[in-house]
Amino acid sequence: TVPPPPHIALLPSAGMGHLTPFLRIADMLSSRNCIVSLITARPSVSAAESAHISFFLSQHPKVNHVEFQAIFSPDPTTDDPFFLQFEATTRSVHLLYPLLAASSPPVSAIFSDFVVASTITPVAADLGVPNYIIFTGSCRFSCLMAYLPTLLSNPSCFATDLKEVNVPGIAPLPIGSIPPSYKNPNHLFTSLLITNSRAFSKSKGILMNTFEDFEPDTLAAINNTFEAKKEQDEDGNYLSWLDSQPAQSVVYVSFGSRTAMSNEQIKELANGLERSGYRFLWVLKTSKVDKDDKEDLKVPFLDRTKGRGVVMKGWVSQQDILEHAAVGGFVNHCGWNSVMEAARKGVPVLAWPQHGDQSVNAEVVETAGLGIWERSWGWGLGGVVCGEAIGRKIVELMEDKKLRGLARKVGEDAKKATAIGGKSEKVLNEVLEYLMQ
Ligand code: BUP
Repeated sequence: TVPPPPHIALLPSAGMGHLTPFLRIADMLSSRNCIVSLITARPSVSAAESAHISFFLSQHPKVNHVEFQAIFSPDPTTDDPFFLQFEATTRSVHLLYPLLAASSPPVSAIFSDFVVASTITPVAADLGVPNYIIFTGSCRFSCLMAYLPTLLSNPSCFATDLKEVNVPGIAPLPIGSIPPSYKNPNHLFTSLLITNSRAFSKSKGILMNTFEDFEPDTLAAINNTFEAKKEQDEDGNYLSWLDSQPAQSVVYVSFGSRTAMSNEQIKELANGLERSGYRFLWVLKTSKVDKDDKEDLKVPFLDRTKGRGVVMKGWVSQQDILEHAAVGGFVNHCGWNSVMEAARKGVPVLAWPQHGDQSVNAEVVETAGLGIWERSWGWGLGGVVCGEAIGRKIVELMEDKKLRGLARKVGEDAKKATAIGGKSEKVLNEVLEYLMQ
């Protein structure tokens, strides 16, 4: 007799960069006839997240939706909306045990985000099911996360005169790629990372969105170390605008769902786009969370660049944009989802990391040949980068033929990894086979 399909409960955490890969994996599992439960906290942090969850569920009626009430701290120690949500999720995860224990058919495994892995581990243990971590960042960044507690137990690792940090098995990490707050074990976010990094060894496996040709050395190193068995658009007009632009003529500019640039930097970026002379599609965010968006868009250069550029406020379909033949380059913060999406389409990237894992990702982008990175710009949230420098770098992005060829090759390799019979499918099938034993 054929064993019944596994029932997998997916627990993403806050932020579109976390939700998006979970929805993709939910879709993959559901199309392989697995029973899928998508667990989400109520309320969600942004309007974009609520809209994506509702849209996904409407398109996937077989996916169960398990909602639990996030319990916010009465005494918050930060005002960062994402951190508040992580904290609230962590405080509420125990509510999941009765919900999941009552599931029929019973849950066979939990796939949880790294940021909530430590709190879900005991729930999975009580249910008697394995927990797999879905790491939504680069493989290189996962190595830093796994090693962070060890690094922090030896503060001289971060001595100011050191230029790089050694994480066993992977190429040294430049000290500048490590967010300054990670060097302080008492920082709220750092302590959350340390707690979760301990969950790596307790999980049954770690699933990552990457491919061998993109991070060859790091994947080889970790596979030797671990036995890791493994839309709605507000306004669709920008797509018709792209339809009328020549091939590879448009620079797409987006810094993800979490970065709001300073007004000063917005002005310089506008100046840089104008100076570059290239057509552009710019997704501009002026507040960290879309629910807080109040300001109207006031960018004076719009009149001067009329017809040559489109500035969008609100959610766009990034995948459709990157897929479009008119797009020739991507100015981006290097959130890992954006990196993987650009890689799959072979679109050259001008990396401009802003915070968190993004400098490590920018290195990966550069090493893999997908893009260029101007390190002297530092973390975007530091000083202001001038329009002249931005303009020059955009011209380089759009005109460097060698870069375009390398990026195209990255796209071909990515397609092989995700094709039927490719590595991604192989890994997922291995996990499903294990769960069906
Ligand atoms: Br903004 C925006 N449309 O307008 P990252 C983002 N996205 O489709 P982040 C849109 O959100 P973290 C928009 O394609 C990607 O899948 C984009 O994830 C999509 O960055 C996702 O690139 C954004 O990882 O998240 O949002 O900064 O900090 O969690 O990595």
